[in-house]
Amino acid sequence: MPAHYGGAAHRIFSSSSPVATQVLHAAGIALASKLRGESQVAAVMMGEGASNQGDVHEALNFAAIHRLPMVLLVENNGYAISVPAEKQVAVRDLAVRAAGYNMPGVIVDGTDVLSCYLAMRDAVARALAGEGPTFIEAKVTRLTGHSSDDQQTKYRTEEDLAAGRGHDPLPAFRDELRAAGLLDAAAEAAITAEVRGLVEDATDFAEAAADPDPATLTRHVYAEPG
Ligand SMILES: Cc1ncc(C[n+]2csc(CCOP(=O)(O)OP(=O)(O)O)c2C)c(N)n1
Ligand SMILES: [Mg+2]
Repeated sequence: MPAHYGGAAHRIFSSSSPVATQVLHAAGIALASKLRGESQVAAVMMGEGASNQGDVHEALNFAAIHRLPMVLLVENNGYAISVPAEKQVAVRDLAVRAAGYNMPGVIVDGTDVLSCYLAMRDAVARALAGEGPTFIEAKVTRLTGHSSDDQQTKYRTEEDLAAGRGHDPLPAFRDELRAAGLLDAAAEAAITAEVRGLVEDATDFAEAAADPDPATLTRHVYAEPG
């Protein structure tokens, strides 16, 4: 599936398809890190819809009890596919749930790059200091449908969609950098060209890659036959 990449070199685990299972994985990774005495933090992300899965409660409870070096970032975009937040959760701010685990619940404007950086920086410092996990809720807007199969105009009003437009963090951050005199047109063009090159190279690499051998289909799924 398109978003299910990982990268061992960058210590990025492959995303999980069943939503919220990754929070349990993160708690396990954070526990391993703590037991090994490594100075590492497990950062895990999910949506507000995923937050209602039982896995999240188990992971947060465990991480809080053992003061694990973990940061949970919930991207609250107000929708789980077509289900609006008010039909998923009885609270407006998911961060209030952190109190039930005796951990900080931080709300941040997820469309503001520097606010997100500061919230994550503080949470990582806390985790590294042995003070345990942090729950960050980033309020974001969903600019497009859930996927290319999804037509969000079928269940979102024009008013709702219009309110979200103009909250794309990338152009906003670009404008912030320009205003601060940190980005000029030449630097922006160079970054754009570099990123486009990286994406094109990765696309060429993927398209040229051989299909997986069907004989490997069940590898790492079932015990290998003796
Ligand atoms: C356990 C489980 N149930 C249902 C699904 C189907 N599903 C895929 S994405 C999704 C909505 C997720 O919403 P949210 O957590 O708010 O994330 P967003 O897509 O908004 O980032 C659902 C229900 C799934 N992948 N896993
Ligand atoms: Mg969502």
